[in-house]
Amino acid sequence: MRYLKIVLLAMLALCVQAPALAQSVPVTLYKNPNCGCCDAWAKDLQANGFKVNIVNTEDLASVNEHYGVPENLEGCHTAFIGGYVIEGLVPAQYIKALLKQHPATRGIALPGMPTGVPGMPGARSGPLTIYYLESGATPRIFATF
Ligand SMILES: [Cu+2]
Repeated sequence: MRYLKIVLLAMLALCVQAPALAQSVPVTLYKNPNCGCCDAWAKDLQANGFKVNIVNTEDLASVNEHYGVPENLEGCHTAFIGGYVIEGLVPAQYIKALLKQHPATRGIALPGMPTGVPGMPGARSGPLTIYYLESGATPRIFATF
């Protein structure tokens, strides 16, 4: 009887965890309707298991203001994922790392529109830096790749 109880508890634990893993993480992406690299980035996220809801807007300045994206960290679009702001063409693996590490931060940003990342084909001009989304001239570095 005691053994059965342990097995049942183990099964229950599996059931509780399985849906969280299988379910795709919802993403809200605010982008200009004419931004092609934004669409390509969204497709890459979808291929990596995210569920992307695109919100077209001509007024990204208001979105940046609302989500607290400083000017020096601005990318071509702003996304909201799992309580975090993702600014610019941050590759999916770093979004997953952020969600897993779950640091106390507003989000992360890959400023500008560099080539050699999902959405912007081509060669990389050099190492790229993903910053924590925080104000100030020298934001902390989340990752370099
Ligand atoms: Cu974009």
